[in-house]
Amino acid sequence: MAMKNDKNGYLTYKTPEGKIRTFSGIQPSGEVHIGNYLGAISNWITFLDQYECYFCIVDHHAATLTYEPREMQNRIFDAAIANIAAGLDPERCTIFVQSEVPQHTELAWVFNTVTPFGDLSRMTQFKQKSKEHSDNINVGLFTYPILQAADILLYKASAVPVGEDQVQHIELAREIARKFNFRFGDVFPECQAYITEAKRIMGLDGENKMSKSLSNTIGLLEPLPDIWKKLAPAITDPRRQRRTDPGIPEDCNVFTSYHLHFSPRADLDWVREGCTTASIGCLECKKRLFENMEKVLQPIQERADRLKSCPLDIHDILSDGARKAKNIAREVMEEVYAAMGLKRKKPTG
Ligand code: AQP
Repeated sequence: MAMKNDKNGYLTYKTPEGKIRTFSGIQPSGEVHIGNYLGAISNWITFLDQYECYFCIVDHHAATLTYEPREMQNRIFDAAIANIAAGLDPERCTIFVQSEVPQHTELAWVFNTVTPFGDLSRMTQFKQKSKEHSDNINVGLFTYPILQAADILLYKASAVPVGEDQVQHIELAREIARKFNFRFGDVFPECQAYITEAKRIMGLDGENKMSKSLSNTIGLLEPLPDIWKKLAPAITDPRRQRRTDPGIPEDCNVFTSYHLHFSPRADLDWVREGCTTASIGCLECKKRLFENMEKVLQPIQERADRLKSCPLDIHDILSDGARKAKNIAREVMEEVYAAMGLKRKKPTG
C-alpha cells in the first residue's frame, strides 16, 4: 500500500488505482439539517468522482448522548435516506453504519494507547457537550475524538470533508496517526480536514451553531410550509426595528447563514441594495430566500419520498456498504497488529 508526501508535506495514502480515500460521518442523533447539508454533505458530493469515498452513519458516536433505543434504527434509516437523497450516490461511494464494522472500536482501543490525555482534554467539543449534557458526562463523550480518528484512519483516508466544528478533531486524528507511525512505523496517512464556505451555519436563533441537539434547526427533509413558518419570524439585523430602518446584510443571520448559500448572485445583490436602503423589508427578503431554498430542497425531498417507499433497497445499500468497508478494515487491522507485534500466528515449523 503506497504512502507518499503530498505537496504540503503530509503523508498521504493512495489506493492501488491511484485514488486518495476520503471518509466522513454523520451522527444519527436527530434530523439531518441544512447545516449538515451545506457544511458537509454538499462537499462530500463533490468528492465522488475523484476520490474513493466512505461515508458512515456513526451510531457509536450518537450513543454518547442519551437516546431512546427504540428510535435508533429509524434515525439510522432516516440519515441514510437524507444523505442518499441529497446526492450521495451509492453506486459511486460506500455508505455504511459504524457499529456494523467492529474494527472501528478495535482501532479506537489501539489509539487510546498512543493518545496523550492532555491532548484529548483540550478538545473544545467535549467542554461544550459536557456543559449541554451535564447529566450524562460519560467517558465516551471524552474519548469521542479517538473513535473519530479510528473511523478515518481505518480506511487510510487522507481527505476528510467536515464542518468547521470538527477541524480540531481532524487535527488530533493527524497527531494520533503521527504518534502511531513514530512508535510502530508508517501505517497511517496524515489526514487533513476539507471545509466549505458554509463551514459554520448558525441556527435560527442566530446565537449557536445549527445543531441537532439544540432545536434550532431547519430539517433537510422538513415539509416546506413548516420551514417557512420557522423562517418568517427568524431574527435579522437588530438595526431593522421598523420597515424603514436600513440594515447591513453581513450582520444578519438570515443573510449570512442562508441567503449566501441558497441564493444566486443577482438575488444577493438585490438584498444588499434593498436592505441597506430599506427599500425592501425583512419579510420580502425572506420570501425570496424561501423560493431559492425551495428550488434546492424540493428535488431532495422528492427523492427522499421515493427512497422511503423502498426500505429494502436502503437495507441492501447499507449491508453492501458494510461488506465493502469490512474488507478494507480487516486488511488495515492486520497491518496494525503486525506493526505492533500483537496477535499470535501459527508457527511455520
Ligand atoms: N451548523 C453547521 N454548520 C456547518 N457544518 C455543520 N455540521 C454540523 N453542524 C453544522 C457538519 O455536519 C457533519 C455531520 O455532523 P454530525 O451530525 O456528525 O455532528 P455534529 O457536528 O455534532 O452535528 P450536530 O447537528 O451539532 O449534532 P449534535 O447536536 O447531535 O451534536 C460534520 O462534518 C459537521 O462538522
